[in-house]
Amino acid sequence: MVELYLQYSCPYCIKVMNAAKDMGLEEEKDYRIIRAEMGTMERLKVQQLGGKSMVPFLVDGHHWMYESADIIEYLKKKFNRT
Ligand SMILES: N[C@@H](CCC(=O)N[C@@H](CS)C(=O)NCC(=O)O)C(=O)O
Repeated sequence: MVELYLQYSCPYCIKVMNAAKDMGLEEEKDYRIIRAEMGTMERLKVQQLGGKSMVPFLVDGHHWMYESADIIEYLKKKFNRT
């Protein structure tokens, strides 16, 4: 399942969450949200995996990426949404 590391106060994260919903993706079926506020272990994991302490951050198996626009494009391709 795709993991989305997000911080709810982040507008780029909200953009990704809204896009996932608009695509009809289902939380806990298609993707899992992992809260990654600054100072949390989850945010540390983001930094350890990707090298930057930035959200939104997507992990799909061995793939990971930053950048909300890239994440939305990735979700569209993965789930065959136009
Ligand atoms: N261009 C990025 C911007 C992401 C961004 O600025 N995220 C902020 C939170 S809203 C962040 O994680 N800042 C911490 C940092 O850049 O170290 C995107 O579209 O995803």
